[in-house]
Amino acid sequence: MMKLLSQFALAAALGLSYASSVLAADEHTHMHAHSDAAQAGAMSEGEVKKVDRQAGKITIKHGPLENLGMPGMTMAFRVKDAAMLDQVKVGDRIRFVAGKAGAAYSVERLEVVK
Ligand SMILES: [Cu+2]
Repeated sequence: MMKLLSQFALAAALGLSYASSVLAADEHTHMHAHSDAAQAGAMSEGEVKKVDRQAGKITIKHGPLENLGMPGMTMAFRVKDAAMLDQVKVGDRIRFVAGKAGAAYSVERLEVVK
């Protein structure tokens, strides 16, 4: 039943996207909102426990990392860009995107929660 409904929704969405320029503009808004949502879904929350500039690592007490299937824990990550380590200090609450390159976990993006 769900599959049938989603197919119907998809068909309706495809039909609408060709309907008119007004609706096309509406679709653009929808796509923008969708990409924001996807981005938010990939962001994880954590607290900075240690910043190791020499090793290019940051230790984060993080919540569940849904994109990596990892439960909450405290662990060290490499950072994609060493400059990211200058944006944070121990005790900061952050939102970040965790990634995995081979066996190493890395922080791809981060922002301090104000
Ligand atoms: Cu972890």
